[in-house]
Amino acid sequence: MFKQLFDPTTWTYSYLIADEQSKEAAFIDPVNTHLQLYLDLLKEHGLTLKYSFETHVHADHITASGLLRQKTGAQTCVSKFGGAQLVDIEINDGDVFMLGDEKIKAIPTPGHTPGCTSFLWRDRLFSGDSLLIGGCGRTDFQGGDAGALYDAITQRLFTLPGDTLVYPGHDYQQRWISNIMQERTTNPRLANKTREQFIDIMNNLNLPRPRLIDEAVPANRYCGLDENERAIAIAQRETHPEYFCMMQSGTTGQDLVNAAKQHITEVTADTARQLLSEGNITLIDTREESEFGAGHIDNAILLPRGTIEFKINTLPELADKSKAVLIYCRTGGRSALAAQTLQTLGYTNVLSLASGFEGWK
Ligand SMILES: N[C@@H](CCC(=O)N[C@@H](CS)C(=O)NCC(=O)O)C(=O)O
Ligand SMILES: [Fe+2]
Repeated sequence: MFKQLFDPTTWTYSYLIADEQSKEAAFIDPVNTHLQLYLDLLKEHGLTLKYSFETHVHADHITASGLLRQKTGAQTCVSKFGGAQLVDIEINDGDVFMLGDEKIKAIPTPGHTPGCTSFLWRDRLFSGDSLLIGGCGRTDFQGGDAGALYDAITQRLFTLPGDTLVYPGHDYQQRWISNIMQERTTNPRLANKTREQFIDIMNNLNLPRPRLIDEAVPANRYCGLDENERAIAIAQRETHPEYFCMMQSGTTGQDLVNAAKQHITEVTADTARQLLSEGNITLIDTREESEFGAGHIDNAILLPRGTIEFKINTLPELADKSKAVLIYCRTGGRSALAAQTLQTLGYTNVLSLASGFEGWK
């Protein structure tokens, strides 16, 4: 299944590709203002969104990728040279993504930006802003490089079969589709042009800055998420690590704990003692049952970290989400993650014992 979608405000094309058998789907360059339309489309066709691809970090509109992940669990994918954060999959040259048996191959086409990537599915090329119909992406901002763009288009795209369909990231004249042969032979910036001629053309376009650039680029560096949505994404990465399973491969558990600690409040053992003596605070031990059995702080309620989401409604002490909660584990790592989970679940007054039970003792 295939759909070409158009955002008239920014003249952006977005694409939906789905495998009818497995019902797995992907978006390429979704636009944030159409989030509900995308969710409706997925629902209407019974599709599971597996990937949300970016051809690049856009300067003219805000991507829906981060919100699609939040709503559907899809993985956001952008080039490892895109400089974006909170990305699930950093794309490398030649990476192949599967929707059922359907293959989508990534082809790096830097130049408009260093992280520009085109995607090839069957006989269809999604060229982003690298190759446009009768044009190409500008190279005068965001690390643009006209020479690199010439090399990418001529060596990586114009070498594809001539009847490969070209679906661009934008068109400003209401054209929807082209093919490689047409662009190779008629594109005024590229046909019969040397690298030097192309660079000269690109250096003299004198285009106005995109209207939304100052808003779009910072947001797109975080998959289109604003600050509040970023905090939710970080929390979701904690509670649903499966959404982020291919996330930057070097990420460690300690990185996640450190990220959680940015978003929670920690207290020392002395402060914890003081608060407990004053009363009116719920004390939670988020270690495993065996650790709790071997010794715990008086009056602590056992709520192992892996059970929080499921058991929370069964504990009368946690019914009031505005009541203070102090949470601890062995050394403060698991309790940081658990505190973040509680915050995600709506608790407004959560503290984590920085030193854990070890420090308390
Ligand atoms: N007028 C548009 C900006 C259009 C624009 O600069 N588009 C970029 C792609 S993000 C481009 O490369 N355009 C190439 C061209 O117009 O030749 C806006 O304000 O958003
Ligand atoms: Fe662009």
